Amino acid sequence: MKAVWATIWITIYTLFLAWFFFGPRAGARARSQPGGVQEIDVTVQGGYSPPRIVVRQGVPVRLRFRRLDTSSCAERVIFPDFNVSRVLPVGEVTTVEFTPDRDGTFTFTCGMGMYRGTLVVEAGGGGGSHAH
Ligand SMILES: [Cu+2]
Repeated sequence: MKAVWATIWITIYTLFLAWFFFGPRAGARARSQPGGVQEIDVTVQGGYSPPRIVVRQGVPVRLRFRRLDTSSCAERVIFPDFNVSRVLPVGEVTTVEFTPDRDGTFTFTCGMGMYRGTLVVEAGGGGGSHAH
């Protein structure tokens, strides 16, 4: 009987994790600041929260990583598609800034590729070209 309960709990837990990581498809949208920067806070604690960040192409992005996780895994964050790599000191907020020059869905990870987040860059929105 114990094994049955264990199986049930593992199933529930697995479903929860699946929902947690793959469920909220929309993602968190970075807030546009007066200076023309889109900014968002990301918490590093056993992964990235929010795990999916939506930004606009051609507008500078400011990601404020707050690292709470003391494991060495969380030490670095890498955006391979944008040549960004930063060390994140524990307990501090580290600002990562770059301008996404292309649209698409990009992965960002910890130094070992275990923590994963998604950066969704929506095409256009750089202003100017679509002014009415
Ligand atoms: Cu890692």
